[in-house]
Amino acid sequence: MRLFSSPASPFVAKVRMAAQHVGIPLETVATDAGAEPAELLAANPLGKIPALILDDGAVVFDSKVICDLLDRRSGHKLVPQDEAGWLRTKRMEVTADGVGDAMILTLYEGRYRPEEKRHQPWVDKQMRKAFRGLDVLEAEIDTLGPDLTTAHFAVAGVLGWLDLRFKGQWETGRPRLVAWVERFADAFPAYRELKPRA
Ligand SMILES: N[C@@H](CCC(=O)N[C@@H](CS)C(=O)NCC(=O)O)C(=O)O
Repeated sequence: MRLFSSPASPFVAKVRMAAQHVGIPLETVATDAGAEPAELLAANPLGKIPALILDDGAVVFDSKVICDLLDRRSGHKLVPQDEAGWLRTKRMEVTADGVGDAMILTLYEGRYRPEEKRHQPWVDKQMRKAFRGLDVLEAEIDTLGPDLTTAHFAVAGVLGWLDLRFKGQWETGRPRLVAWVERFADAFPAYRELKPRA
């Protein structure tokens, strides 16, 4: 299966870690989503990565849906099936993804808008969303158990990306998240290779 990828993307990192954890090989296709390459747009009309081309040519996109497919194909090794575990996992996964979504928009404001058209209150609003999400992750992170789930990979992906893009701007007041990601790298050594990087 082929995964449209970029090494810096937190969502790609999440998918690659989940696939590696359950032993499903993915071939990465280096993709600059910002350049809107035709092959990506043909696969994902939203023009976003990650997008996965299955062996029969079908396409799956959005990291949550790709991870759900990996979960199905692995006999549910990535998402607990009891309702309480499912809810906890999905809530943390979607919170981590939402932190990434909000903070990426603030980067795009700087990347794609001319300086005179940037709107700081809107950037501040996205940052407030992201920081509220991080505060929830800080409060709940220690409820994640040792069995690795999509929530672990989503949190590790976004924290690795924050380390890359927002270093020094999110750690204060969030010691559990800082400690958790260090422990995660020991529990899942492939993190060092698969985490977001420039
Ligand atoms: N909710 C999506 C977010 C994916 C996303 O925002 N990917 C970024 C790269 S990290 C992207 O493709 N951006 C290009 C764009 O928004 O046009 C997911 O979980 O896969």
